[in-house]
Amino acid sequence: MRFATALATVMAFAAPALAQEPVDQGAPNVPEFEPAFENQTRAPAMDSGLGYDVTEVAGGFANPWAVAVLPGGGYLVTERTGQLRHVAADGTVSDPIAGVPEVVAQSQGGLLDVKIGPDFAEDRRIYFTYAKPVEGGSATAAGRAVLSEDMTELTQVEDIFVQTPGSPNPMHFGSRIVFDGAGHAIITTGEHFSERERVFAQDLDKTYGKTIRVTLDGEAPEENPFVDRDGAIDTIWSYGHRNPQGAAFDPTTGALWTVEHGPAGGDELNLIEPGVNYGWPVISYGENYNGTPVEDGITDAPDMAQPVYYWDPVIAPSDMVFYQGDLYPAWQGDVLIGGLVTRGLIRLDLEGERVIGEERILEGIGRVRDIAIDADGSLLIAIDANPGGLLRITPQTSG
Ligand SMILES: [Ca+2]
Repeated sequence: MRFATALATVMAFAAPALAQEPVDQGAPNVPEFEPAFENQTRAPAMDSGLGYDVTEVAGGFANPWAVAVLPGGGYLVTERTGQLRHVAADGTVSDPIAGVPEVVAQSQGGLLDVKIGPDFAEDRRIYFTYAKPVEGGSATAAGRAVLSEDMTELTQVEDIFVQTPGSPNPMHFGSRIVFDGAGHAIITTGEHFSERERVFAQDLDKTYGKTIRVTLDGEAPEENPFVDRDGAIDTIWSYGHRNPQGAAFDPTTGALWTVEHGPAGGDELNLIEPGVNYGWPVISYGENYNGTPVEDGITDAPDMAQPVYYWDPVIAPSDMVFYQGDLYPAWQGDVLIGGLVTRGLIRLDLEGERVIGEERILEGIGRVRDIAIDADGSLLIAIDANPGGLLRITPQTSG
C-alpha cells in the first residue's frame, strides 16, 4: 500500500502553515460553548512536512482492537470477537491463542486491550481487558495470564478487576490498561452509554466512568484517594469520565493522560490526578446526539476538572501514545491519538500541561482502533474493520 505518493502531491500544493489557524475540521455542534482557556480547543495547525510509507504487517483480522509489541519482535493482536493472535515478525498470523476467557462480543463489547506485562521477561504475564459476562449483562474486566513460550496458550488466567454493577448495555467499556512502572495498573472504564447509567460516572460506589488503579495482583493500593471514604470503591483513581478508550503515561514526566469519547462534540484529553472529578455528565463540551443539552448544558462547575483539550466536532479518540523513537525526530514527546471518525491520526504538541499545536495525519486510512510504537520507532496501527489490518507507518523514503 502506498499512501505516500498522494500525500506528497497534496503537500506540494499546500500553503505555508499559518501559525494561528486551527486544523480545518468543520463547524462545532455547540458553537455557543467557549473554551475555558487559550488553545483548549482548535489549537494552531501544525504541518510535519512528512510523507509516509504505509505497509501491511498482517491482515484479515476480525475487528482488531489492540496491538502489543513483544520484546524481541512480533506482536499480539486482539480481535473484538474474542480471539487473541500472535503475529510473527514476518507477518505470519497464528491460530487463536487458547485460554482467552469468554467475552460478550456484542455491540462495543468483546476482547479489547492487550499489553505485555512489566515483568514479562521474568513471568511471561500479559494483561488484557474485555467485556465480561456477569449478572445483569456485561462489565469491563481486566485480566492477566501467562503466555506460553510457543505463543499458543494462556495459563493462570485471572481477573485483576471487574467493573460493578453489570450493565444490560454492551456499550462504552472504556478499557485501556497501562502501567506506571511502579507496580500498578491503570484501567479505564466507561459508563455504558444509557441516560440511566451515565450518571453513575459521578457515583463512587460504582466503577462506571472511572480510572481504576490496582496493583498487578488486583489489590487496591492504600494510597488510592477513596480508600478511607465510606461507601466508595477503593480501586477508584479518578471519576466523571464518559468513555475513555485511550491512556498513556508521559515517559518524561510520569503523568497519566487519557482521551475519552464525548457525545456530539466534547471528546477530551485529560491529565489525570487522583481523586479528581472530570465532570461527565454534569459538564461537557458536547451535546446529546439528538441535539438536546447534556444535563444542564454547562461546560464548567466547581470541583470539576476542565479537559486539557477538547474537540467539537469529535475525532472519536481510540488510544494515545507519547512518541519516543528514532524515525520521527521532530515528534519526541508529542501525543499521537487514533481517530475512529477522522479515520487517521491526530498529533498534539504539548508544552507542559497545555496543547500548543495540532496536526491531522493520514486521514482516510481507516478507523484507527489502536496505535503503538514498534522497537524501531515506526508506528503500528490497527484498523477497525472486518477484515482489518495491522499497518506500519514510516517516514517516506522515496519519491
Ligand atoms: Ca470532562
